[in-house]
Formats: sequence, C-alpha cells, structure tokens
Amino acid sequence: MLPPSSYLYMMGNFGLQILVIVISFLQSLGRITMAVAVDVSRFESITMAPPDPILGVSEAFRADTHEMKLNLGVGAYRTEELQPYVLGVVKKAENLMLERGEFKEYLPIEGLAAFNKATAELLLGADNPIIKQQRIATVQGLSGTGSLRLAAALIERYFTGAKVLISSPTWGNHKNIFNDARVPWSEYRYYDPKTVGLDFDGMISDIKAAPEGSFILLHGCAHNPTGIDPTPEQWEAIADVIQEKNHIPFFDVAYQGFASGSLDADASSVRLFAARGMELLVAQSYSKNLGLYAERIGAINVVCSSADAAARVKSQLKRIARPMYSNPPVHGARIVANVVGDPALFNEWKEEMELMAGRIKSVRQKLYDSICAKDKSGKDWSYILKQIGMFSFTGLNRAQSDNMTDKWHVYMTKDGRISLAGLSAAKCEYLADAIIDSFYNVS
Ligand code: PGU
Repeated sequence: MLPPSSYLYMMGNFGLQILVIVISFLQSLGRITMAVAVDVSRFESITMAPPDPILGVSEAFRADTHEMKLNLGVGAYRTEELQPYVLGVVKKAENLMLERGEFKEYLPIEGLAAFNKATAELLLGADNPIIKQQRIATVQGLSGTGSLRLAAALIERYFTGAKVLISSPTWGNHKNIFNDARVPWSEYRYYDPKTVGLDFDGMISDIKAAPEGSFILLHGCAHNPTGIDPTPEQWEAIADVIQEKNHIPFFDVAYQGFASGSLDADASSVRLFAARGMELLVAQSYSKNLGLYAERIGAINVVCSSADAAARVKSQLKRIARPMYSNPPVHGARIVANVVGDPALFNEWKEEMELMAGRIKSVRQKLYDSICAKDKSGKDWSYILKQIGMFSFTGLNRAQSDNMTDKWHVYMTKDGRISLAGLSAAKCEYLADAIIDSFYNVS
C-alpha cells in the first residue's frame, strides 16, 4: 500500500483542490475536528522551585504524623495548647464591623484613611510633630512583605543603582524582595557567632564603608532571626554613622509590642531616628502583634523633611501600587483602626500583647532551665535568655538542624532558628533533649 501522500501526488492539483473542498464541507458540518497533538509542554523550560525556607517548613510539618512533632519554623503565636490564637480584641472589632454593617466597596489606592492615621500614630506616637506637620507619607500595604516591596519599587524607580544594606543574617525574604524589585543589596555584619551577640564594630564599619546615600535596612526591634537588638546607646551610634554618610535608614517593624510587651518601647529605635530630623522609611506589619497573619495588613511610611515632599512620595507610592494590586483589602485595616482608635479596645490589646509576650518569655526561661539541668558540660546557654522576641537563634548548624527534624520531629529553619511562639511549657523538656542531642552528637 502506498502512503497517503502518494495518492495526493497522483491526484495532482485538481484532486487536491477537490480534497480541500470536501474537508471544508465536512468541517462546516462539524464532522471533522482538527486536533494538534501536544506531547511537549510549553512550560517545559520551567524547573521546579525549591520549597520556601520558612513557609515550606510548615508544609513538611503537616505531612509528619509523629505524635511528638513540633512546629518551630514559622513565627506565628500559638497558645499553650499549641493552637492558633485569635485575639479577643480582634473578635470584638469584627463584631463592631458586623453591627455597623460596613460596606465592601473599593478602598482608595492608599488604603483606609482611619488605618493610615492609626498606624502612623502607633509608630511615631500620636503627638509626634512629624504627624502634625504632615511630613509622613503613609500607604496601606499588603502586610509587612507587601509594604517592603512597595518601598523597594520606590527605591528602584527614584534611587536607581542605590544599594540596600541588609544585616547578616536577616529574615530570608528580604533578599527575595530586593532581588525581584531589581534593587542591588549587600550585607553588613550583625551576628557574631563567637559571642552569640551583636558584632557592633563590624556593623558600624560596614555601614561606614557603604557608598554614600545607601539605604540601611534595620529591624526596628526583635531582630529576626537572631533575637539580638542594639542597646539604646548603640542605636545612637548607628544613627550617627548613618547621618554622617548621608544614608537613608529603612526600618522593618514586624514585631512592635512583641519584643518588650510595650508598643512604645518597641518603637523607640524608629522614634530616635525620627527625632533627629532624619528622613526614613518604615514598613509595618500587624501579622504578629495583632495576630492578623492572613489578613495581610501593614503599611509603608516615608518620613520626609517637608509636607510637600511627603505628598509627592505618597502620590508615587500610589502609582506603584495601582498596577500591582490596585488597592488593598479592607478587613484587616478596619480591625486595626477599630482597635487603635478605641481607647477601651486599645488598652485590652496592650494587655493581650503583654500576655503573648509573657508566654514566650516564660517558655524561653523554661527551655533554658531544662537545658541547664540536663547538660552537665558547663556550656554557657545564657544567650537563649538574652535573645528577645519570638525567636531563639540556637547556633545549631545545618546538619544539627536536620537532626532536630529527622530524628526529633522538631521543625525549624535550617539557619538554626526556632520560634518560641510555637513552643509550650509542656514540650520544653523534649526540646531540651533534642537540642542537647543535636549539639553534642552531630558535628
Ligand atoms: N519582616 C520581618 C522581619 C519578618 O520577620 C516578617 C515575617 C515580615 C517582615 C513579613 O511579615 P508579613 O506576614 O508579611 O506581615 N516573618 C515570619 C513569617 C513567615 C514569613 O517568612 O513570611 C517568619 O517566620 O520569619
């Protein structure tokens, strides 16, 4: 038998025309569908992305069925029963919203006015002259991450080529944010493994050595992942060198209230810089302190030297936000505005925050006591107590952290960070055993 193409050849041009007419006729009757076989995906060149170093830990935890498993990966507050916690004031604020029958129409691009007012006041203090002088541009963002991303886009657009200096180490997503925004970054020394403390001299000299006009990313309080913050005197010296070098401070405030239990004390670093008349950027998040993780509520604030500059900066932040996500969600913004704007709810929030911060401090103490009681080697574990906020930077290396997960079912990030917010008093002894085993038996 000849191949079909030979018959077509033999039919000649005329035969081909007849064939085309017949196919067209059958197609018009719907009898023939022309299918193109797809056996190679158009997305073939896309490789599998690695799991996220922090959020990927929760996925692995969920897949583990061991009864002693413990999720100390993500920085999310849990109760003593290790259950997620919705704050009482959040429930009250949500009830208020239902009673008022509030609408769901679009917010303006810059977000809810009452939220923007409340968040700037919470950051700087309600009676700060900067607010009265309208020198602050505040735009509601998609929580801390989205707010940082807006600021990164502003830097890329108006300070092209300027570098952002980030601490070594830092929250893992900082690098992704600046990479995706095409903002060059480099690191300044921060953590000293020898003292398990701050490498203050290294930090100062790296900030000094950066090209003039760089952005210096600082953790407002409760440094993530180390839990090590500069002292008030060290903050002054950091401000000195930043001013000297004409750098622009860029604060990431994701834990206001969680470091000390006090909202004002935890904002003191930002306020110190602002009081010097410096221009600065501040990204805020309400994920931790109000437990609004999934509501994605936060803000980007730019403190400027004049009201006029602040108005222009705000207009450009809005211009950046519009094609990214158009305008932000309203629910979390109303919760924050209701809580901060109502004196009774505001006080209740402070009490709940003290409670959360207190529970973390007490498991920190219990973990330290348990380790000291079990470890007879004389090793100094006191850094666990000195660190503040949600995390403890254990100093465990990658192999030791793997042992924590593979042998003990303790899920944590591979940099040796554990979230004490996910630890209960009941599990401290177990965690102490896991840490001691990993520290001494894995190199
Ligand atoms: N900045 C710092 C220093 C943070 O630790 C976090 C959250 C954020 C910003 C962003 O928080 P938003 O949720 O966008 O408001 N870090 C947590 C949460 C998990 C994550 O990586 O997003 C953590 O466990 O480090």
